[in-house]
Amino acid sequence: MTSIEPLANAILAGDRAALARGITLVESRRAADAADADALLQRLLPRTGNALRIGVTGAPGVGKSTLLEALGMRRCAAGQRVAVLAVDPSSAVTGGSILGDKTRMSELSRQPNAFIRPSPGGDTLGGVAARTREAMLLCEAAGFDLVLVETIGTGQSEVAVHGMVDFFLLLLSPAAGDELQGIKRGVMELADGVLVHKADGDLAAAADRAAQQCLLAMRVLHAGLATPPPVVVGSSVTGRGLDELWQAIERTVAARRADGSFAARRAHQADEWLDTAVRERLLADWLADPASAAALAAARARVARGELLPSTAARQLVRRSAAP
Ligand SMILES: Nc1nc2c(ncn2[C@@H]2O[C@H](COP(=O)(O)OP(=O)(O)OP(=O)(O)O)[C@@H](O)[C@H]2O)c(=O)[nH]1
Ligand SMILES: [Mg+2]
Repeated sequence: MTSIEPLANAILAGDRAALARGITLVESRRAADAADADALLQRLLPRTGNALRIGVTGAPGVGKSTLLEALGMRRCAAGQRVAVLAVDPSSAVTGGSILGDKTRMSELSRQPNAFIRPSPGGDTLGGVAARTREAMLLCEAAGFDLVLVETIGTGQSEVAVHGMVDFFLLLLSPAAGDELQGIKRGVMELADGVLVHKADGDLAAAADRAAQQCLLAMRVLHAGLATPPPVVVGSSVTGRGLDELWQAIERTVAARRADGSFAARRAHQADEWLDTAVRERLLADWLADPASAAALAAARARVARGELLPSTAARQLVRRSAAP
């Protein structure tokens, strides 16, 4: 084990190359790196938690990357340091190559105050999300004020990203009138705000109509809230609505800091992360034991032949390994 102290100090000094190396270390799945990664995170922990964490989700092609770049440029111009990360549960299949192209964000990546990191290939969504959380903490230790997370793919990654950010933004296309039916109700419920995007050129009028419908839907879904989540109309091409969007995010966050729900949400997220991490560690350790793996293979064959129910098999397998 090498000393992580020089790396930790370079990250704390805001060195982006060191930050990239640190993220590579925590993403590493080599057993030999695990202790260093833990030591690095533990060392940096006191300096984490100070960024505003924003997640962006939406259908493929709705303009998430373009928005993050436009928003990132604006925040850099306002003097903030901006990091962009991506959660890509499908990257185990694509090897992350598609993501590499799409998240290049060439303009933002040239900013001295910006840091852009696509997500690694991962075997489980929980694993990918855990590494994104850790990457986020490293960015915070490196002094980034704003961490933007792009959700890649649909379904599970939305829940995973919602579970790690302070503000979860849903992007809708101007065709959202039709699209609203297709958007899973669950995603609308998770959203802390909506941007009806690409409201430029011929699409502007449709975007305004979609926003009206969306506002109604959000009022119904969030009937319990004093103020329903903001719905903003905007374009990353013309810049329309982007200041309004930022103000809406800041207003929401300020209100939550004031009423304590900001801190409560982070505490809840840490709690869920712990539960997930314990489950995954138990499973990984169990599967790493050759006797367990052999017993599982045997049970799998019996389940396939219809001799044993999966639930019964699971009870027997776990009891077997728990026996003295
Ligand atoms: N008219 C218009 N086009 C936009 C806007 N924002 C993005 N686009 C275009 O929409 C296309 C998709 O943009 P991306 O930013 O890659 O979309 P994405 O949601 O990140 O896509 P995935 O990562 O594949 O899910 C690109 O051709 C963009 O140029 C906008 O505000 N207005
Ligand atoms: Mg994208």
